[in-house]
Amino acid sequence: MRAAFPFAQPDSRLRLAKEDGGDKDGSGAGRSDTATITKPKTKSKRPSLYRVLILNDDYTPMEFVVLVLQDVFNKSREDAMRIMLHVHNHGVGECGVYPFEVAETKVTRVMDAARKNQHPLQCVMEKQ
Ligand code: TYC
Repeated sequence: MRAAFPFAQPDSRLRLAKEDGGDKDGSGAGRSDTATITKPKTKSKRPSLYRVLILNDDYTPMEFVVLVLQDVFNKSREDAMRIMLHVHNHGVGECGVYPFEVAETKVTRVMDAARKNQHPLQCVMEKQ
């Protein structure tokens, strides 16, 4: 069974650094009872980020793209319009940058909405 205090376990990710405290008077009440929690053994990593992009096509209505950008990517009407026009004119544009699972969910939401409305709109993600 696992103890309630994982810090005290030998396999803990945290080391306990016992102080080499003296027991000069032999009472056993020296500093050796204290412990210091030092840094974790494993280095914490920042999550990698992914750019979510939408692609231009000839058929998806501009208004649909604007609504998707507002709804899925929380863009203002003005930003959504700007991004949509950029994609319309340049072929591809960035909707946002997110950790993997957030990016994946947004791509799925866009693709599901496009399919449901029978538009060929494409949305992809790429590692930044
Ligand atoms: N090119 C489309 C049209 O003229 C509009 C459009 C913009 C479609 C952006 C997709 O990602 C897109 N109706």
